Amino acid sequence: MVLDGLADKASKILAENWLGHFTIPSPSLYPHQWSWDSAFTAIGNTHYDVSRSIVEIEHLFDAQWKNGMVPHIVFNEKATSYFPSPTFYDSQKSSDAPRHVKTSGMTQPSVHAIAAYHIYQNHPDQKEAKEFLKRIFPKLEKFHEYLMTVRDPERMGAITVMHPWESGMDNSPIWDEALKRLVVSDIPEYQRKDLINVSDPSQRPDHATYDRFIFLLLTMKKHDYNHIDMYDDYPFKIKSSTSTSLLYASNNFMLKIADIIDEDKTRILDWQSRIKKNFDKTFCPNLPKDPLYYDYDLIAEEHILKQTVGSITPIYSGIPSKEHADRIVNMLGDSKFCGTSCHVQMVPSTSLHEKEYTPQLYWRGPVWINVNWLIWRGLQNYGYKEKAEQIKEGVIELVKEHGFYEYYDATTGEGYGAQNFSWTAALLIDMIKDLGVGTSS
Ligand code: 9WN
Repeated sequence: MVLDGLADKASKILAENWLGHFTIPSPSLYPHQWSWDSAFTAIGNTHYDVSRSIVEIEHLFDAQWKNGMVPHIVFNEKATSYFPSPTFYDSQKSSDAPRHVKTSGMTQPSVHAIAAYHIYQNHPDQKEAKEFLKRIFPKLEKFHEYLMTVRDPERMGAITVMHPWESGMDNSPIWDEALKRLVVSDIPEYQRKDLINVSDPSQRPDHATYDRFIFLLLTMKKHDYNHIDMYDDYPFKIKSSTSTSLLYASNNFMLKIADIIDEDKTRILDWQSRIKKNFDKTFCPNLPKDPLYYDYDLIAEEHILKQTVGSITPIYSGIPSKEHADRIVNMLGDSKFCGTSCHVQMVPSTSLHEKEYTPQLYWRGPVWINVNWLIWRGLQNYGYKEKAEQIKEGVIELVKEHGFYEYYDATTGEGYGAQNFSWTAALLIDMIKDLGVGTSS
């Protein structure tokens, strides 16, 4: 069958990007292990080589910090084609950083419990799968505890991202105002490598934005990556609806895992009630008029009213009521979310009606496969079969017609950014196989 052939092609890309202990997101642009990429890739690999998924997740958690943080990059010492380098980060200034491996000094969304559960479900040997769950459960719990404490000292049940890179949606217009407000100083000269490793550099973040990314990194470094000590005076603190709802979804998978391996659920249940109780209050300021979710800027003390894919992703978590989900799904029919006006009916990274919308620019318009995979599963969970199917068909069409790209122009389908991109391949496989593992509630 054509689709099986496409899935096989995807699995070859995953095999090519596999370095023995982890999968690089792409050969050209991203030569290290990235945190949320690894989880998405592990999900796809469960259909072809589940042992690789286990090694991938365990390699990432082997670099977990003593305080529980899972770093967003685990460096491949042999690779020199990415900036910022391990030396630039110098994250071992923190006594929490591991000594046997170099990592970045920040984190990314917690989607690894989702991958762990997929590994269990798709594993042919349940005994081996349970052994893996027993090894990984305490590490996952420690990571989630880190997020619920260090990244939520206000106890709002909402995760603070302290750098756009921590959101995984780095160049989204969500961050624009908060980045503009930064008083940037003392940045040494640095050489970006992303611009030479991508076919069209104009699709990457501009220099002013990159300076701000580097300034925030250096601010963390100045404080030895001690996010507790720096928190009060830190200049960029955003409560993220996507990171928070993904933690909630992951916690739901943790509850399922706890049942399988007979672990205590008390703490997880407590986190869940804190997140759920506050979620709409924190992220949905214009209910009942507007059902979309918006991040909250702790420093400006206001919501960031940009309509992006982050306004929709919480549908994966199961937090919205059915009535609330109905209203979100109705909005997906609108042209601003590619309801009718685009090449494929998938959710673009930024609404077509926002002034920042740019069809080719990194997180500012193009369609990304990972967030659409989350929305696809979320739609399935609520029973919106037809809309879910449109997204799946969109992903298949994009890959079939244009290749395995990092992101795609929503209006033409053209692929941009890195080629042979791992999570595009992995999540396409999962959508084609569609074993229905993604139900988080
Ligand atoms: C910075 C690896 C990562 C993804 C992110 C994506 C991009 C890095 C970059 O690539 O971010 O972490 O250099 O642009 O935005 O989601 O994890 O694929």
